[in-house]
Amino acid sequence: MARKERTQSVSFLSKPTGFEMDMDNLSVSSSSDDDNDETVHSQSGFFKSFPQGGAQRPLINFVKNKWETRASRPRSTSTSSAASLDWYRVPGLGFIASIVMAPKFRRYMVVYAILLMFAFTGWETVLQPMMKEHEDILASLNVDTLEKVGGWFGTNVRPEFVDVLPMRTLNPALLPSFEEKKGRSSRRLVIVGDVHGCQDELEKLLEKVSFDPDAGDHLILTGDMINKGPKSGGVVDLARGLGASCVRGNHEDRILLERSDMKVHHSESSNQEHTVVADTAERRVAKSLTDEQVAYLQDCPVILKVGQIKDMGEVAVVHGGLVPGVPLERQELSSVMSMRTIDLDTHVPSASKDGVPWFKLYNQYHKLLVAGQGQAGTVSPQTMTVIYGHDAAKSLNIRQYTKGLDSGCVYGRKLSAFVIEDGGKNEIVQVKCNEYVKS
Ligand SMILES: [Mn+2]
Repeated sequence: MARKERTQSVSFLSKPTGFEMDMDNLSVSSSSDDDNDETVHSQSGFFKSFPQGGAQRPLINFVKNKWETRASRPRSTSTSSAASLDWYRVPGLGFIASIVMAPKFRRYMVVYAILLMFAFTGWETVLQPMMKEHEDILASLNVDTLEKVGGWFGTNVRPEFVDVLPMRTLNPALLPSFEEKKGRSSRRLVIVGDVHGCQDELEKLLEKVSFDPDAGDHLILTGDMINKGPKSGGVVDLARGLGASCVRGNHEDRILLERSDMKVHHSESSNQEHTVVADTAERRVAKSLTDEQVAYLQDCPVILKVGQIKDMGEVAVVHGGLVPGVPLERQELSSVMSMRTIDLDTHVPSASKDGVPWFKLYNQYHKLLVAGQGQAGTVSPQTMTVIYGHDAAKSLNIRQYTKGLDSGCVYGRKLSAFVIEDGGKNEIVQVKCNEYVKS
C-alpha cells in the first residue's frame, strides 16, 4: 500500500496541466483510507479521494520532498496525529516501517515462522537423536571406554551348551564362483528368512527363483522355519528333501527343548507325583514333529560359516545376530539366536526391542575397521557379513555388513530370499504371504 500511495502522489505532482483543484471535493473525501485506494482512478475526480483535511491547507502543503516516503498522506491536521506521524520523518525509519507494515511482508513472516517451526521440530525429533545415536555408537567402539566398563562382552567365559551344535562350515563346493558367467549362474545360494511353518509361501518363493538343486542351487534357512504358522512339519520335510542348510532360531530352540522335556516327562510318567504339563501350542508343535524332522532341526548349527563371497568378504548366517569384534568361537549362543539390541557400554546383546539395534553397532564397527581406525590388534582385520532373520519388526533390512531377511511372512507380509550368484551378484526376491497370525 505504501508504495502505491507514493506513486499516486507522484502522478499527482507530475500533472501540472489541467490542474484544477476543487476545494469542496477535497474536503469531503474524509472517508478515503487504505481500503479504497483501488477506486481512486475509477472515480470521476482523482482528487476526490485525496486525504482529508486538505481544505484548510494551502496547496503547497501537498508538495512532497522525495525523502518523505510516508508523509504523502497527511491524515489530519489535528495536533495529536501530527505528532504521531513525526516518526515517519526520521530518515531510514520510515522506510523500515513501510516494509514492516506491508501486508506482503507480514504474510512472508508467517510463512517463515511456520518453516522455522518445521525445521526446529525436524531437528529435535529426527536429526538430533540420529546424530546422538551415531555419536554414542562411535564412543562405544572407542578403546578408551573399554577400561571404564571393565571389559566388553565376549572376553568372559562362555556358558556351556548341551545338545546344541555351535557352528558348522558350509561345503565350499556350494559357493558361487568369483567370476561372473554368462547365462544362468553355475552355483547360487538362496538364503530365506523366517518361514514359520508357511510351507505354501516357501514353495511359491522357490518356484519364483526357479530353484533347482541339480543346477547348482543351495537353500539356506535363517532359522525360525517352524512354529506360529500352519505347516511346521511340512517346511522341515521340504528343507530336508532339498538338502537345505539351516541355522537354529529361537523357535527351533524352544520346540527342541519342549521335545526333550516331553521325553523326560515320558520316562517319569510312572512317577505319580509328577504334574501334567498343559498342552500349549508349542507343545502341540513339538508333539507333531516326527523323529526325522527333529533330527534335522537338531542338526542345525547356531552359526553357519558360509565362506568367502565376491564383494561381500567372509559371510556367516545366524538367526539373531553377532556381537562385533568377538570371534565366532566366542559368541554367546543363546544371544546369537535371539539378539535385537545391544548395550553400548558393555556390548552385551539383548532380545529386547528397546535400545540400539545390534546391526547399527555392527556396521559402524566394520566401517571403522575398514577405515583403519578400529581396535587394531584385538581382532582380525577381516570383515564378516551377517545374514540373519528374527527381527520381523525391522522387516527386510539390507545394510553393507548385515542383511536382515525376516519380512514377517506369518503375519501376512512377505517371505524374502537373498539370492547370491556367481561373481557375487545378488538380489532380493519376495512373495506375498497369507496372514496366519495377527501381529
Ligand atoms: Mn526369531
